[in-house]
Amino acid sequence: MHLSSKLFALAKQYIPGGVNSPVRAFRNVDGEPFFVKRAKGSRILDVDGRWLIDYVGTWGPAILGHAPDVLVHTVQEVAKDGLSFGIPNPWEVEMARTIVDWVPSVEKVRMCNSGTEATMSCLRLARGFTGRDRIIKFAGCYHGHGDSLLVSAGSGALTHGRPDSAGVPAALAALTTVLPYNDFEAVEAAFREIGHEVAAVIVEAVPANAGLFLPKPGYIDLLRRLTQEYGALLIFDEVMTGFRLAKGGYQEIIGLLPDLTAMGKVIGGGLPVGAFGGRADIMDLLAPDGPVYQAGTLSGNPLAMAVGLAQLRELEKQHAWQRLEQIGSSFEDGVRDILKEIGIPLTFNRIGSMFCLFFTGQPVHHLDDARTSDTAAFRRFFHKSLEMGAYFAPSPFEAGFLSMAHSPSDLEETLEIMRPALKYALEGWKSPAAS
Ligand code: KE4
Repeated sequence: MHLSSKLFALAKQYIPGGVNSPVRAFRNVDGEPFFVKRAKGSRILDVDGRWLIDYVGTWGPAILGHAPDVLVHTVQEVAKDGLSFGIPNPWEVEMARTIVDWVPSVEKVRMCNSGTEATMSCLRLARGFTGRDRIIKFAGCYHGHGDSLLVSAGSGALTHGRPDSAGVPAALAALTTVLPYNDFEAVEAAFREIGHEVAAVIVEAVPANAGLFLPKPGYIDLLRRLTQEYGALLIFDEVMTGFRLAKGGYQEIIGLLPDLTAMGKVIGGGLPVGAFGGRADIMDLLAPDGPVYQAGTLSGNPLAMAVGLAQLRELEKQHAWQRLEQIGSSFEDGVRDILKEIGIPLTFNRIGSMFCLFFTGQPVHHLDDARTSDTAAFRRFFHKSLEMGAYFAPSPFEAGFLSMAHSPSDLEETLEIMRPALKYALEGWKSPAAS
């Protein structure tokens, strides 16, 4: 029996589902997770000695690849001076200054410890600032497991077919209006009906938790116009896209300023970090100055700040965002060549270093499109790729991540794996009929 299987059996005795986060359970690929011994660069080593090229990158933080020397060295050096103080430290000031400097809409920022805390705190701030209770989110978008946001959520919630979690009070869920993404009429109608009761619209800057799909031209501008018109706030969830798609996140690319932004992942360099920031007049409502309470024992932890800063500085030094676009574009070309060769026009969505190969022939602009994917074919592709040495996200409803450590030879090796894996997965395949 593989050591991974032994560990999983043991884990299940002590940890619900054997995992500390549901998406890791491989439920949506009818499999069992492998356990990682170490990770370096573009590759991970499982406890049974198998090296894999990694396209999950711990769901986004490993943008430089795993355990880059500069980050490992930073941890070693900074740890000597202490692991946590619960007292302000210079690192958190430097991190805040950097985020304010890099992210166009952020005038003030507060650190926390996860993307969930970041989005949850944005909602509480928006409700405190506007005095309103309703929020609008979009089907398939995932913003962490805060109660108000576990309604028609994506990622693991979608993967496990529980977009609406048990345990969320109906009275609270009723304050969350879920709209189809990229549907201009739906959001205009919603604002005509409840616009003056809406505290905020929260949206993934580029939705990547139901696979990956891009905002249609003008859609984000519409959200910006409607929120301004009705006195609601616009919250960008850039936990995944922030510092990855551009130095200033997706908001830098589209040149549009949300009122608040949730951040995470890349700014922790792999250590637990979240952050939320935006207009100073809103952020100043936070305790201890203002009436909106928010706190965290480990917020601004010196190790996490130092490592996150080292990652940001390295990205800047390497002009990472241009390079990541080149890597992404080269990978996309390779995938499209294979799809052409095997004569099956699957939909491949990509922006920068984030991508998703959907097992459907129709374009994917929102959750309903994504749901036409043939999950059985995806499962066959996932396991065949894994068997041959490439690890993709264990769900058709997740995005893939490239890093600065993915070399041309890594991509070549991966495409040599994908070709037979796709042929195997798609033997006699017909694209599911459009819904
Ligand atoms: P965390 O609380 O997991 O740090 O962040 C929540 C979150 C918020 N916003 C966006 C856009 C996110 O993608 C996430 C978390 N991403 C998932 C991957 N799709 C984390 C993986 C997991 O749940 O284990």
